[in-house]
Amino acid sequence: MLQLIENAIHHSERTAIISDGCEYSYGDLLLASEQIASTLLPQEQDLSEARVAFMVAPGFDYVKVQWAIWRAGGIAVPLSLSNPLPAQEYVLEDAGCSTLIADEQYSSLLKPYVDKADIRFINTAELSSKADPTHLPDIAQDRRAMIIYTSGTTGKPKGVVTTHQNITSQIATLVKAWAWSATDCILNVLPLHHVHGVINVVSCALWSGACCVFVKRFEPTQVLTLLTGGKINVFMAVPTIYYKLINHWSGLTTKEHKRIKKALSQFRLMVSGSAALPVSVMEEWEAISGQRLLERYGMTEIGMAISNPYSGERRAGHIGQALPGVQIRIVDEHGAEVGTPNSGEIQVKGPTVFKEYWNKPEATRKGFTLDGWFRTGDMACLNEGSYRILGRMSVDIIKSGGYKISALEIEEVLRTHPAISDCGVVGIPDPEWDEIIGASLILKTADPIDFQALKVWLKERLPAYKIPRKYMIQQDLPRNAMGKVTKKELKALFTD
Ligand code: MLC
Ligand code: AMP
Repeated sequence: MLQLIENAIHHSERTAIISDGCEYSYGDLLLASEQIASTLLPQEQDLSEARVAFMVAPGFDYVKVQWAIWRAGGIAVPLSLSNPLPAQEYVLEDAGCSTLIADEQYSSLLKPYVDKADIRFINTAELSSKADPTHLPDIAQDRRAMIIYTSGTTGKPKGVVTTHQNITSQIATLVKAWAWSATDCILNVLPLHHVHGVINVVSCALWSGACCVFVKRFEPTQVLTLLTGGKINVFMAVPTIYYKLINHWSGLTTKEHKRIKKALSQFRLMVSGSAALPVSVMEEWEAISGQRLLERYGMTEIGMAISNPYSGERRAGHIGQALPGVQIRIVDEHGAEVGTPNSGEIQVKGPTVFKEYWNKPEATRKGFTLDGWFRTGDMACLNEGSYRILGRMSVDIIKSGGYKISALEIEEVLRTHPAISDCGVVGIPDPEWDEIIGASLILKTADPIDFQALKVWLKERLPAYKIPRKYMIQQDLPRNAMGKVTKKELKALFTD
């Protein structure tokens, strides 16, 4: 049986989840996921790795559906809640999903796809208390469990496949390193189609018998109220969220500041990750909350790999040391391992590393060295025993608000606009978002482009966080002697 389920049986009386104003015990979660697993298994004994996509808002419903898919032997494919239809269709088709579970609020968005596709559609509301529990299959640890879509350096997003063993290892290493226990209570403000929310927050909490409190989306006033309410003692977020909380705090009174500091200084742990934590944000947050953020480094393909210590010095501007069970090496452009203080690519090996990119054997092969190290594409060096991130190898990978975004994917969409003949997309450094997206456009005619209309047009094709915030109109893109666009030059034009 899955370790997560076994642990939950042990904690069945404890509160697992607080969402939508209700408290749910581990027993409730076990029963609900068992019933839904039975609904998913009307004839079959085992879903045998069938892909089940779900578009369910964060909360008890999300977790019961995720656990049900696992318990029925399926592969869980969590969908982004902010993707427009073309982006959802891409995932549903690419993963070959046979079932789609969605909240009522998303059914009108998904309807055009459901009407034309050969897919079983289930409304989340119809799942409650349906079906008598049946015998559920035993799930071997090496079976595929989840596909999370991530952007890469080539066009469309890729599905990252993790097995139950990978997920177990990703959770177990964090539970140990960050001293999780059943008495913890964490607030989740993150989207649940990425590892930061799915693994680090929700799965680590539920593995440990702890309580996870959900909000539907990040909103600073509500989040500060919950964090200072005395119940929650662990928090994890991307740097943009800490930046937004600091901004919100600065508009409050001195009396409020004192109350907030008193409450937040009681926390057991606060973590930052998914993007570089600016030293200024770390220091300001420490002054506000009395909490020195623990910065860690990870990736969809590997879970978390490097972390500052739970006990010990949390060095600003550094990501710390390899997590238990994770092997790390730094290699130069020739593939040779380098030592301190030289820099190179971070490569990772161990049971936390994903199995494959879904249906993309060539991309999987290219993602690893011949001796099985995963190439992260991130540059780092080891500085006095602590790793320090220096940047990404590809200028086409943008990080904004903690999301990884492919410049090429946005360029592909922009080139289909009737007024645009060519374009170049880059990430522009930004204190709030890490990077914001800049697009240089080459227009087909001399007529000016209506940027408001372009924004509306893009919103039908891309989620809000992938929409460029800055534009430049050029006659041609900067190019080198070979005619290749020089993105570094383009980036500099935006920053200047
Ligand atoms: C949104 N907006 C942006 C933006 N995203 N503007 C610039 N850049 C962006 N990236 C704009 C919107 O268009 C809107 O403006 C306004 O901001 C509010 O939008 P919103 O959607 O309400 O934003 P908000 O909810 O405030 O989102 C901010 C956020 C969110 C930080 C909460 O980006 C988020 O949840 N990020 C976390 C992503 C995550 O979990 N990553 C982990 C990946 S796993 P307008 O003008 O349109 O109204 C990973 C591995 C690891 O990385 O190591 O963890
Ligand atoms: P994703 O593919 O969305 O999982 O994003 C993974 C990427 O986020 C990594 O490859 C890094 O580039 C970046 N990242 C994660 N944590 C950190 C961190 N602490 N500092 C800098 N970059 C980070």
